[in-house]
Amino acid sequence: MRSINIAAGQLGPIARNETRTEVVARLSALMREAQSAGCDLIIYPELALTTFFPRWYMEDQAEIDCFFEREMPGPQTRPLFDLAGELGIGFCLGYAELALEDGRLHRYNSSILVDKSGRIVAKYRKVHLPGHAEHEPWRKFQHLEKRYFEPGAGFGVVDAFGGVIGMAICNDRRWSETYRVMGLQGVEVVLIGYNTPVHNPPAPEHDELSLFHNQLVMQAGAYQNGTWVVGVAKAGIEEGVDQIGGSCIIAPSGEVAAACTTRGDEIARACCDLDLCNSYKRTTFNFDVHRQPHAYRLIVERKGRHLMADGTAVPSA
Ligand code: ING
Repeated sequence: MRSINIAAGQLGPIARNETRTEVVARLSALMREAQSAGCDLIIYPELALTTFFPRWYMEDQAEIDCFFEREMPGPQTRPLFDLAGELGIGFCLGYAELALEDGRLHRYNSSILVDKSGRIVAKYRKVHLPGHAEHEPWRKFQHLEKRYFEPGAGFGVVDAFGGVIGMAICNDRRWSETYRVMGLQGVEVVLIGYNTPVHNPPAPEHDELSLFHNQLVMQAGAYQNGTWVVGVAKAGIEEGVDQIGGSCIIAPSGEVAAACTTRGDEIARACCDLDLCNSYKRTTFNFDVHRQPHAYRLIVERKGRHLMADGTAVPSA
């Protein structure tokens, strides 16, 4: 049986003034706990090295860049890589990436997958940046990911830990395309970290459903693509903002195999049988046999006009 023993490494709040060294000590404690529980891989939340800073409007780029990593590993994060190599456990880490590319600085909401030898085997940059780009004082707190980050280019998968692994970050998990694009690449485990406030200012009527929606989207993504999904929260009341917990490991059946029960630093673990993916990929969700891509660009006729399925005019052939 091909399997990966996975730990969801949930974090409680990270204070604004908490140092990288202090956070790395918390991540290391979870890594040790996961390794002693026999895990091969631990998944940490989105932006796991700092508080969720997009909740504040900032204009001074130097102040903003204090929350970013210029190198990975850097001096303060290398101890985590060294510990991973020492313990023989891999990890997935979300962080704010400051990258110099073709002579220009770029800023991404990123995550990396590190193997048991401490080597980075994949990097992903968040595609779906929620929130807004300008200061919106009407909100109890801001959500300025569109201001502080550029969107990533897409969703890839990598052969690692004996399976096909993909990554996504937070808001990505709400979009069915995230899972399907990786599903079409044969993904068997999707790793997702998140920081999700209970309160969503544009739609407060959804607040009471925040945990339900969190689990719903990951269960659907898992089942509809025959893949394991690991969702890991930065949870609790962080700098005054109440963030959901709900970290869980979901099987290709859509069932919750393991879940955290607190809103602090906690691991939940499961033995993820990768061959269980085939029970769905080779039957109900056999894309080659049952999917109908030709129909997905369906052109509908409405009021005597030919329109694309999304209601826009048909591009002239
Ligand atoms: N956070 C939230 C998320 O997608 C959000 C933002 C919450 C959007 C609720 C819509 C509804 O889980 C991040 N960091 O994407």
